[in-house]
Amino acid sequence: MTDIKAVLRAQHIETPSWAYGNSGTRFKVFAQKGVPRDPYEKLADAAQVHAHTGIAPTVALHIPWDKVDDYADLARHAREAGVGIGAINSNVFQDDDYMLGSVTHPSAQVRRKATDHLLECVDIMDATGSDTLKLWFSDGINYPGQDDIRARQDRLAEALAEVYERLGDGQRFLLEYKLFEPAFYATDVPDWGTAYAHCVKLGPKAQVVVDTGHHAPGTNIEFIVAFLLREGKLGGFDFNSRFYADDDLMVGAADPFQLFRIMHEVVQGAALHDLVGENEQSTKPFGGSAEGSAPRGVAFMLDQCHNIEPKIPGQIRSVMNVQEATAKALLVDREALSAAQADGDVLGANAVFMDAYNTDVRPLLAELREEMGLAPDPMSAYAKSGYFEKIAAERVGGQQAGWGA
Ligand code: LRH
Ligand code: MN
Ligand code: MN
Repeated sequence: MTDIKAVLRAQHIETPSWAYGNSGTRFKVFAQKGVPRDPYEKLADAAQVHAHTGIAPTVALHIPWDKVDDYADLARHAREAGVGIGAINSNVFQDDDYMLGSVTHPSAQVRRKATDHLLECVDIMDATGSDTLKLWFSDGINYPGQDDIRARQDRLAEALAEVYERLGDGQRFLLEYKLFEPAFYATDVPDWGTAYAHCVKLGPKAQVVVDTGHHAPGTNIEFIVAFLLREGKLGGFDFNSRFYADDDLMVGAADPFQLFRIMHEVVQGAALHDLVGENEQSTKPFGGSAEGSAPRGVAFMLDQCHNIEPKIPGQIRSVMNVQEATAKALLVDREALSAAQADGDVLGANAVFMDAYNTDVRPLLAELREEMGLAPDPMSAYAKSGYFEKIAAERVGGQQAGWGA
């Protein structure tokens, strides 16, 4: 019998440094009060999210948005604030040089510059102790005939192989796919299949990351999750929610049922039970194949912007939404579900599934927090803490999250 609370305590949700900065759309970036002026202040804000939820102990960086002179010093500062450095996100999409692509650009010179940036990100992993590099390429073409689709795949494979070779022991990279935007005709890594094929070729240190906002409407994301987990190739999530395209709204806001269905597949794939050494469901060692295992399990990361809502409470709410969906997924009576499935009892199986989804897990989570020495309601605890009033008074001229910076 699974100790649900032990699993919930062990699940860590990583917050992104860029969620704490000002953000908006291409029409307007709204400035909010108290917004961080540098990466050090972003980490201080992320530490607040961890202090009130108890399950957000790491922060993802985005380079060069979080460029500093001394990354070891930044990691030290994070530790002192009570958090660690999580994934290092590369950025090969903001320079003028990348108009026609980065690692898939027709020019070898631009490809060199892009790959060098990715290698620099591995240096930053070494300096901060991060074990995960996240690769997202905005590369693609807008018009049929603009460039050779196959040649671009060759260039991509070449760059990925070079970065893969540079990874140290216990380090990995996660390759992110996205259907479209900013390229509108053909993106070079548009879907999980493309990302998966490149990662399989490279080996166990290359895994796929599923950004929940990066699919066509109606895509069955939980199927992708189930498939990748089965193959040991699910490296993590960039959680957010969407109504239309890559909206980057708070996870669990648009479709909490989808988030539950995704977390159910995570539970079924034993990715959460691995956290507490209870892996009775798994048919393979985690990380998958005979080639060896990945440095660590599935990374639960947020990739969101808070354009109109306050940032720190926005992150707290998002962490709570993932935790609620996880608790519900853990409550699925898996024995009853298997029995109904084996009997071909369609309605019975669906009822077991829906019973868990319809359970109010908020009292359970409040109890868990109290056992962890936290206030039962992180939102009101943060509001009462006085932190917002302090940063609003102290910080003038907060930084933009990155876009258009
Ligand atoms: C691309 C993306 C990717 C980037 C982040 C800022 O849409 O999801 O993960 O690094 O947004
Ligand atoms: Mn993302
Ligand atoms: Mn995105």
